Amino acid sequence: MERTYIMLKPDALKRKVAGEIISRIEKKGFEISEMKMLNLTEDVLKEHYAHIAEKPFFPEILEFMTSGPVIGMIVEGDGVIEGMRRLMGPTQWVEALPGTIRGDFAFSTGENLIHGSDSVENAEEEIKRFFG
Ligand code: IDP
Ligand code: MG
Repeated sequence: MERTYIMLKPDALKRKVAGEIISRIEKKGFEISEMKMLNLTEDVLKEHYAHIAEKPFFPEILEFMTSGPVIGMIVEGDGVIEGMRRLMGPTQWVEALPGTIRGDFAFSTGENLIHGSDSVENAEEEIKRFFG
């Protein structure tokens, strides 16, 4: 069964929409097989976000992602990687259509509520990073 790493970012918890987002994942029919709340360190974020580490906005992302706890999950199902990316909506918040998580709740590209792995390879790496 395909699996992906999903993470509800600190804004999802601060804005009290974590339950709503979890509910959407459940209603879609995907299986949440592991879930935990955790506080991220800058070191783990530099690994997780290595692909954006040189971007000018990266310091803001570090500050944001360490501003409060996150909820990490392993989510399973057929086509779950692509399926979760579609439920989430695209990275740029203005492009995220209503009906998607980012389209319904995000008004910032940096603070966009949810992370989801973008490939099988990255999913396995991220699951290992956050669940060991
Ligand atoms: P993704 O979360 O949709 O996979 P990535 O390109 O992997 O998007 O970027 C990781 C995170 O970096 C995004 O979720 C967002 O928080 C932040 N980010 C990406 N591009 C921008 C930008 O242009 N401005 C501000 N933050 C950005
Ligand atoms: Mg990404």
